[in-house]
Amino acid sequence: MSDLVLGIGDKNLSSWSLRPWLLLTEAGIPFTEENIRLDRPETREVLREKSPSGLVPYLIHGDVNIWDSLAIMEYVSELFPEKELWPADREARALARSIAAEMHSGFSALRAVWPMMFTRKDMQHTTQSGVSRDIDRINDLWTLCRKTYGAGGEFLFGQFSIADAMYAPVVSRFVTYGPVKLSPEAETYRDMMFALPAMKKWGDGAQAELAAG
Ligand SMILES: N[C@@H](CCC(=O)N[C@@H](CS)C(=O)NCC(=O)O)C(=O)O
Repeated sequence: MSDLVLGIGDKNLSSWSLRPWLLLTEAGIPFTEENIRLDRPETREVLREKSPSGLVPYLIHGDVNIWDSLAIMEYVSELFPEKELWPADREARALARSIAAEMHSGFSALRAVWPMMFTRKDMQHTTQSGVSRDIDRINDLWTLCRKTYGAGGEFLFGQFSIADAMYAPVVSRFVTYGPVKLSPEAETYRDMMFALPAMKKWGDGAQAELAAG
C-alpha cells in the first residue's frame, strides 16, 4: 500500500479528480485510490469526514491533507522532483504554470455548458455562452505550446507535465462533444492524449462504475 491516498469522485463526471489521478498514474507514482461516489445521499457526510473542502479530489499523505487539484499536483511535484512534473526550462515553466492557472480559474463557459462525460462520444453540442471563445483560446494555447516547446516529445512541453494533466478533461470533452475545429497540432495532441493507456484506464473505470450503478 502506498503512503499517498488520493480521493476521487465518479470517473465519468469528476473532471477535477481526473487531473491529479492522471498525473500520478502517468508519472508512475504509486498511490491508493479512494473512490467517493458523488450525488448520493451519503456523499456530503463522507466528504465532510475526508476532505477539508468537502470536495474531491483530496490527497492524504501521513498527517497532511491537501485539497484542490492544482495544490495536490504542486505537492506531488515537490515530493518527486526527479519526475520533472513541471518543464525544466524557466520560460517554458512560466508558460506551463500560466496555462495551468488559466484552466483552473477560467473556461467557465466550456466547463458549464459541456460537462465532462468521459464515456460518451459524438454527442450533439451547442456552442453558445462563450463556448466557442473558450475552445478557440484552448486551441491557440495548445498550438503555441506544441510549436514552441513541444519538440522533445508529444506533450504540450515535450515531456508529460502538470499542464497536460490540467487539460486532460478538455481532451475528453473534445471527444465527447466533437467535432471541434482545431489546428493540426492541437488535433494531434488531443488524439495522442485520449489514446494514453492511463486515459483508457480511467475510461474503463468510468464504465465499470456506471455498470455498478
Ligand atoms: N477547485 C477544486 C474543484 C473541486 C470540485 O469542484 N470537485 C467536485 C467534483 S469534480 C466535487 O467535489 N463536488 C462535490 C459533490 O458533487 O458533492 C479543485 O481544483 O479541486
